[in-house]
Amino acid sequence: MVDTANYESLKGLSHDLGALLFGVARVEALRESFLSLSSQGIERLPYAISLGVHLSDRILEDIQDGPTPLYFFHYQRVNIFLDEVALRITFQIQNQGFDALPIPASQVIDWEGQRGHLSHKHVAKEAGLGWIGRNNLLINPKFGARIRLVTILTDIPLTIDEPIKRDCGRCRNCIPVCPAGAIVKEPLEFDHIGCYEWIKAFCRKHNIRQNICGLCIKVCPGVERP
Ligand code: B12
Ligand code: SF4
Ligand code: SF4
Repeated sequence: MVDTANYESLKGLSHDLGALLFGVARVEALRESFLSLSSQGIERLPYAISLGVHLSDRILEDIQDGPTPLYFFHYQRVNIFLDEVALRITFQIQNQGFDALPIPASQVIDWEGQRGHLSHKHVAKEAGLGWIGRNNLLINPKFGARIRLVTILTDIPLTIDEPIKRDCGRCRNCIPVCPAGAIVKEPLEFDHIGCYEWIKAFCRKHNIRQNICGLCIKVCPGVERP
C-alpha cells in the first residue's frame, strides 16, 4: 500500500472509532524530548500519529469555578477511550505487518517534573492539529481547547501533515478566568507552577482525585464551528 492509502485508511478507522482529529508528524525533531522511551526501539519508529477527540460541550459548559463530578468522570472515561482507540489503530498497523507503540493519554512518568513519555500537544502541533495557545494547551481551529489527545509511534509509511500557521490572534478569553493568574499574553510565559499548585490545592479541598481544572478549556470552544 502506498503512503496515502495507509494514511487514508487509518484516518478513516480513527474517524469511525470517534477520534475526529487525525494528523501525522515525523518524530526526529521531537525524539530528544522523549522521556524513558529509549529501550522501546523508538529510533525505528519515524512517524507519530496524533489523534484527538472533542470533549462534551454540555459537561464543560456546566463548569463554574472548578471541576465538577461530571467533568471528573468524563476526564477519566475519555482517557480510557483514547487509549482504546490508540490500541485499535495499533492492532490495525500490526495486522498490516508494521510496528506501532501507543503512548498513554494521561500517564505521568516523571512526577517531580510533571511529564509523560512525550508531549501529546507538541506532537499534535507538528501533525497540524492546531497551535499552542495562551493557556498552554493545543488549540484546534474547530474545537478550540476542548479536545484530548493521544499519540501512536509507528513505522508504517504515511504521508506527513504540515503544522498550522496560526495563533490566538486577538483573543484573550482565557486570561481573566484562570484562578491562578497563570495565563498571560505570551504563551511562552505561561506559569506552569502557578497552574499546578492551584489545581493541586483545589482538588485536595474538594476531594477530587485527579489534577484537573477545566476553566481554560471551557472558555476556548473554537471558532470554526458548523
Ligand atoms: C503532567 C500533565 C499535567 C500537569 C503538568 C502540566 C505541564 N507539564 O505543564 C498538570 C496537572 C498541571 C496538568 C494540567 C492540565 N492538563 Co495536563 N497533562 C499532563 C501530561 C500527562 C504530561 C505533560 C507533559 O509531559 N508535558 C511535557 C512537557 C515537556 O511539555 P510542556 O508541558 O509544554 O512543557 C513545560 C513543562 O514541562 C514545564 N515545566 C518544567 N518543569 C516543571 C515542573 C512542574 C512541577 C510543572 C507543573 C511544569 C514544569 O516547562 C516546560 C516548558 O515550558 C499530558 C499528557 C501528555 N503525555 O502529553 C497532559 C495534557 C497536557 N493535559 C491536558 C489537559 C487538558 C490539562 C488540564 C486542562 C487539566 C484538565 N484536564 O482539566 C490542565 C491544563 C493546564 C495548562 N493550561 O497547561 C491535555 C491537553 C489537551 C490540549 N488541548 O492541549 C493533555 C495533553 C492530556 C491529553 N491526553 O489530552 N497536566
Ligand atoms: S481562549 Fe483565546 S486566547 Fe485563550 S487559548 Fe483559546 S484562542 Fe487562545
Ligand atoms: S488549568 Fe485552571 S489553573 Fe491551570 S491555566 Fe487553566 S484555568 Fe488556570
